[in-house]
This record gives sequence, structure tokens and C-alpha cells, in this order.
Amino acid sequence: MIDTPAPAAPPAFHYTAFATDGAARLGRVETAHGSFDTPAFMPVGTAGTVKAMRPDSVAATGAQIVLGNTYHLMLRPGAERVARLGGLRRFMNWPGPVLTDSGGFQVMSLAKLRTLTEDGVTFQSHIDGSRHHLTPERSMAIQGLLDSTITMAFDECTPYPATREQAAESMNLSMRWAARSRAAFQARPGYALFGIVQGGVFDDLRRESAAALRDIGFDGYAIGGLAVGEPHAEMLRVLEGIAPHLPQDRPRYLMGVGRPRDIIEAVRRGVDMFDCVMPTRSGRTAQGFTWRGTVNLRNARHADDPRPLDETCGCPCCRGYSRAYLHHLIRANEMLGPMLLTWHNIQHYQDLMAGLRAAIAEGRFQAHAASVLAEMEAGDL
Ligand code: PRF
Ligand code: ZN
Repeated sequence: MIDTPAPAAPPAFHYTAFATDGAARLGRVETAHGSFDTPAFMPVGTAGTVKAMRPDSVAATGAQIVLGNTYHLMLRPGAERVARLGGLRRFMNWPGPVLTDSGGFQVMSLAKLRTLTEDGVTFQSHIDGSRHHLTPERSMAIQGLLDSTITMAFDECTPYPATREQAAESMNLSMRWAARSRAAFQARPGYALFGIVQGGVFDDLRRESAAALRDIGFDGYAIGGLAVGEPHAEMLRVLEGIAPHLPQDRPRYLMGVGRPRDIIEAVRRGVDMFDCVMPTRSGRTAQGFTWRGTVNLRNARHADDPRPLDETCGCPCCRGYSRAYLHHLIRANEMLGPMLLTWHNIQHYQDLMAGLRAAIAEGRFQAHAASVLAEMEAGDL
């Protein structure tokens, strides 16, 4: 009798750190849908698309994981429909891992008539005014229907500024929701659930939150409630205080951050994962990232400039097109303008991450960070 080999089991969700340089970590996350190298930047695909980009183009920049949103997808086209169509990855034709945010943060920034209770949040859709209720249990179910590789716990992002009492009350609610998220999450091999640290700008509340999440036990740990209006130095201080209290053997994710210099400073303090609309959104508003800072292509000074946006970039935008042509596309409202700029900006962010990873591997992170930051400050040529 011939044994047929058992189908290969999906790999377990696993984080490995290969090298550290100070607090900065070089690692890899393995998932059911492929692995990604860290520090990683996840392009934002809110509504099941990284706006203006095809998934193969997103992958061509070196991106290995993208982000989707519970809030947007539950309202349109609906989580049950996405499930019937094979899950978000199949639906959007992105074969790699996806991380989905849990919805609460987007409800608070986008929805109308929100009411927050112990149970969850009730709100009206910003699209058609329909009423919805989102709880930790419903958020877990939706992210399961989306077949999300990495599910985020349901939390409340504490606004800034907040008093200590407000931040404590909000953080404690998020920790009760974290426990309910963990209980409702349907674990599967290679899939993950991340907890989210809250606590505003209060170091002791942040530590309490990290301890509560560690006790519940998560596959990864996110830091929420930052980049919400606090000064840059405050964000770095909170990060520096919290990173040592997160488990060494799990990935760390700073939500919604940020500009290149925020990412460099967070990697320096031990963060492994990032997402931000900046490269995609600013690409649609004519802003291009270069190693000498940002450039507004709408500006008349580019009208006759035959040079590429970034001489050193290998992306299709920089290899094929001049600043003058990009300027023309933007002035003429041609859709190729945002498409090319988005491609370049995502490429720039991926090149930034690859440079940080190489520097950590070679033990020259501090010197590399200093030179990248100095050149960015120097401004465009
Ligand atoms: N919580 C969740 N998503 C988020 C945040 C948060 O605090 C932030 C804050 N920067 C961005 N996205 N769930
Ligand atoms: Zn480019």
C-alpha cells in the first residue's frame, strides 16, 4: 500500500528575531498566507484596494502584507458577502497576508451619531446613514468572515488630550474588550490575534495596559492611541517607556504611523510593524517622498524639470517619467498622476524599510538612521 503524503499543514504563526542593534530588531513573521520581513510597512487597503494600485504592483514594491478595515468592509460590500466570495484576500486578489483593523478607531473618526457603552459602539454609517452595532464579538466575527490573517482586538483609541482619569477609564474599557476579543476569536493555525496597548501619554497606564494584555496572551502587541495629536517627543517618550514591557518573542505594531522619521524613531525603540495612509493619500494630492524630503509636484517650479522625481529610485514612475510630466498630469487632473505618485511613494516606504533592515543586520542602525534623517532634513535639490 502506498501512503499518500498528508497535505502540508499551514505554518504556525511565528515571529523570529534574527538580529538586534540597540532596541531595533530585524525579524520575520510567518503566517498561514506567507511571511513578511520586519521592520515592515503595510500599505493601507482600507476598502479592499490599495487606492490607485493593482495588487501585483503593490507586491512589486516589496510590500509583503497589506491592511484592510473592518469598518469600511462591513458597510460596503458587507462581511458576509466577502466571505461568500472567498474572503478578502481572494476578493481583492492579494495572495499574501492581510491585517485588518477592528473598527472602533474608524467608527470614532468617520461614523455619525456614535454611542459608546460597555457592550460596544452603536453608530450611523457615513455612507448611507444606516445604523450598526459593533462589539468585540461582532468585530472578531467580521474579521473572521474577511479571513484576515492578523485580526486586531476591538479597542477604544483614547483621544488626545485626555485627563489621567479619562485615559484610565478608556484603557480599562479597552482591556475588558481585549479579553472579550480573545475569548471570541476563532484561532486557526497561521492566523493571529493582536492586542492593543492604550493608556494615553501616561507611562504607568501604558505599563498596566501592557501587563493586562500579556496576562490575556496575544500573538502580537500593537501600540494604539499614539499619533493622535500629541507632540512628536511625547510619542517617542511613551514608545520608549512601553517597548521594554512587551514580550520579546512577539511582533510589535505601532498603529497609524507615520512619516518616515516617525518610523525611523520607532524602529530605533523596538517597533516591528507600521501602517499609514501617508504614502498613498499624499500620492493622490501630488506629494512625492524623496530621500531629500517631500516634493509637491503641483508646484510650478517642476513644469520644465526633465529629471525624475527621485534620481535614485528604481520604480516605474522614476524610471519612465519626468517631474515636468507628473506636474502636467496633476494639473490636467489625469488619473495616471496619482497612480504613478502612489507607486513611487509606496516604493519609497518599502526602500526605507529595506534600508533599515539591512542596517540592523549589519549593526550600523544608528549611523544609517542619522544619515537618512540628515539628508531628509536637507531638503529637495
Ligand atoms: N486603535 C486601532 N486602530 C488604530 C489606532 C488605535 O489606537 C490608531 C492610533 N494611531 C490608528 N489606528 N484599533
Ligand atoms: Zn520612484
